[in-house]
Amino acid sequence: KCHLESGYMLVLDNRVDATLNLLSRNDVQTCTAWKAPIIWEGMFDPRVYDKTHQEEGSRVALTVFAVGRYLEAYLETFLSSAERYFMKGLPVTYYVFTDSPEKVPKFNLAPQRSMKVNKVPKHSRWQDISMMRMKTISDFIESDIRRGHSHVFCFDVDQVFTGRFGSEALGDLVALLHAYFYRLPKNFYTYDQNPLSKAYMESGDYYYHAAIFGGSCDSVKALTDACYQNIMADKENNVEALWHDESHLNKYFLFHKPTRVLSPEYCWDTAIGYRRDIKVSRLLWAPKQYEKLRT
Ligand code: 2GW
Ligand code: MN
Repeated sequence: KCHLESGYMLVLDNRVDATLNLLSRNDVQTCTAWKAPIIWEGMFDPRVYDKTHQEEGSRVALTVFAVGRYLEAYLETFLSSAERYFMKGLPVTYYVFTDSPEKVPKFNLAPQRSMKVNKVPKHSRWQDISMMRMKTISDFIESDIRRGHSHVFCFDVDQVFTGRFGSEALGDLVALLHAYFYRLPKNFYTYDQNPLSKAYMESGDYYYHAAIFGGSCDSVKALTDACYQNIMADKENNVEALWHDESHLNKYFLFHKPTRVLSPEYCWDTAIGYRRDIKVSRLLWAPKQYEKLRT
């Protein structure tokens, strides 16, 4: 049996048990070695999760960065699709971080949903745009998000919601299995290989994707603080982790095991092709436009 994280979740677990005959998957791993659930379609009753979180008064902050050309390329699709599919039925605040707040498209948001646009500097190196998100997220959890939200979820902007991404994804510390690695042997995982980097690791449990991580405000604050400190320590030592913030995130999850793991159904790339175990796509990678956006 997987452990679900808090008292009320145990109640939930019993209610899920009642319907377990219908709700299970035997073609995929649904539980980590440390007994955290790995969430796959067919394992849960969405109504039970939604009801429990509504009763608990869960309130979710979503952070997303759209700096430079990423704003016009991705933000509108990301946000309008989030309105259709992200945490429906729960209060949601979008925290949009950009260097050009005036260019953020105007939205009519559904009731109980709001948006806060904040200005951030445009770092000249894209690696820094990506890595420095850790610092901004940490600062905003402390100054704003913590008041009024139980959970925070941090997203890349270059993706689009295509199906329910709901309260079953909420937990104390939530990580995502990277779509390209979930079925590969561990020697393919692209952890940082340089012993001089704080992100260096020889082996781990999974290869997690930094495009989505989340959890309680306290847990995400601790995560972003730790990653930011390690990123800055690397800068002092003139090294940079192989996959930037993603390498630091993987190192963090080695020592702070996620309490809930999302299957690649929560962040799929259609370029991978058909996979029988991917029963639903909830979020898809937007087509990469590297030539246009990275030059
Ligand atoms: C990033 C790379 C090259 C050129 C521009 C940018 C860029 C990123 C930008 O110009 N403006 C911007 O707002 N960003 C933000 O950083 C945006 O939110 C984007 O989704 C995020 C990460 O960059 P992305 O999506 O181009 O990188 P991926 O999809 O290869 O991301 C993985 O690896 C990254 C580290 O290299 C991060 O860990 C990311 O979380 C991973 O998904
Ligand atoms: Mn991305």
